Amino acid sequence: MREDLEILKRSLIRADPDAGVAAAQRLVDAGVDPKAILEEGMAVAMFELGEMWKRGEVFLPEVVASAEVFKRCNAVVEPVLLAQKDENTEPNALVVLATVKGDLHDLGKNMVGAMLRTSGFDVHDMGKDVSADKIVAAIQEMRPQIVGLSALLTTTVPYQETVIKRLVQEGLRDQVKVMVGGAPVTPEWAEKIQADGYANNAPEAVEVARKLVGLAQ
Ligand code: B12
Repeated sequence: MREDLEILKRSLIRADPDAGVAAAQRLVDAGVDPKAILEEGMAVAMFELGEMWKRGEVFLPEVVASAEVFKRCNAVVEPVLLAQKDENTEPNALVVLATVKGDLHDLGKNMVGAMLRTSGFDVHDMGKDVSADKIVAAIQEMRPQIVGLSALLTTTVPYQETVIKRLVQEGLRDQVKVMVGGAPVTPEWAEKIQADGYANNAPEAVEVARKLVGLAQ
């Protein structure tokens, strides 16, 4: 299993779709927990790729290609994750998810969405590059219990605060819990902007969401 996880990581970093998909399939067939494949394999590989990018060892086109391989591998792993849906702990709550305006990173947000669904949450995913106006309109229309805001760029993280301020202006702030995340987001930032929750990864996001709707972990 360890070997296939390493092959999967390497394939993501090298943007090799065939080797990546094959390794993901072998891991799934061997019964490895899809959450572990995603968090310990695929997410870690993308973080390592980001570090290589920072050091100038890979360039934008290679990262674009790796993101495509990530999506193809995810298409193998996510259905197995969703099939594990836990019907017994149904929180009966809706989460609206969005990557904030100006930001096109959505792989992590999608993982959060999949793990929330597996844990019985209903999820309305608004996609990426989503404005505060659209988020406000979605909250007014759908009345979710939680809104989750993802941001991956230091230039878009402040937009999480913009959204929270808009919710206050629109009189919606006490009707919805706000959860924030994304690689550059910190617990200190979440506290500063008075978000209700922060999580560093998708399984943690599920724990935080359960707490926010009043369920024990
Ligand atoms: C893949 C990638 C891309 C892909 C994105 C493809 C896609 N569909 O998402 C592409 C190639 C398009 C891209 C573009 C750019 N990118 Co980019 N990208 C990355 C990279 C390598 C990986 C991100 C990723 O997918 N990680 C894997 C996922 C699983 O992890 P994650 O997103 O962190 O999500 C986890 C947690 O954060 C958390 N989480 C995420 N969202 C949420 C939400 C909630 C509510 C909660 C609770 C939790 C949570 O749970 C997730 C699962 O564990 C990062 C490196 C890094 N360290 O993050 C750079 C990185 C984010 N990118 C960077 C940059 C600079 C850019 C560009 C500006 C490059 C350019 N010159 O064009 C553009 C910006 C485009 C835009 N407007 O958004 C920089 C940002 C630096 C900075 N200071 O802000 C980084 C850090 C790379 C680097 N080391 O320099 N990028």
